[in-house]
Amino acid sequence: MIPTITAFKASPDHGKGQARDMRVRWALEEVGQPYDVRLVSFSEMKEAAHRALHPFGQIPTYEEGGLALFESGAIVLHIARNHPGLLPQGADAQARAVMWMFAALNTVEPTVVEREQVRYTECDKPWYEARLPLLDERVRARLRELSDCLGEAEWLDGAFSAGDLMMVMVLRRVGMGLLEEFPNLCAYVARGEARPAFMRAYEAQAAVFKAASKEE
Ligand code: GTB
Repeated sequence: MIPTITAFKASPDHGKGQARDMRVRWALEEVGQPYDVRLVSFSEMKEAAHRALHPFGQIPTYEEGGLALFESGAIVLHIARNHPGLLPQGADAQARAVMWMFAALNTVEPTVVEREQVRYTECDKPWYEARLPLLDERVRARLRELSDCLGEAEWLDGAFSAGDLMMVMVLRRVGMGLLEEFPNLCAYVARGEARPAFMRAYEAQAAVFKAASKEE
């Protein structure tokens, strides 16, 4: 059964692969699972038909037979559990890979997203300038801890896993030159981006943006 995922009709990131469908595409490419994509506009995401799949009116979603999922972490985990290639052998190693997925989504990503969003949501507020260094430091602290943990290892825990996929995707979103303060994390992201499955996923989502730009 070929799953169908949803993605932005016109991604606000202009095809840079920052939207969360990219994680799902990458996971599907890693395991060699073909997939269909249904593109949705911002207004379509808020309509009842899409909300039946995603109560928060967002992308990505994942449909496969009678199964409908939302949340990129849950979708990637589902893919990893059902195909070889994204989780290691052995219950303990699998649990650690899942732990790294949660670390990416729960411990690192919130600091990154808050730092990014403050530029749009609070730039006109009197506290904005004073808050920026605090938010930078929160991101930096997490990156420092992750950098210390990764050291010179290739991946977070042995072979590449869904934990690395999620962490690389979160780190790709770090802006303001903060990632560049940690050369081993930059090299880690570059290793992820060099994987053929990443490149296929990236090209697929970039092609959507290119096609949408031509239509305008
Ligand atoms: N926790 C959910 C998950 O992981 O699946 C979060 C899903 C989510 O935030 N989806 C966003 C969305 O649908 C798209 S990815 N937003 C529309 C809405 O809420 O109305 C977030 C995103 C958007 C744009 C960029 N960008 O332009 O760089 C990056 C990431």
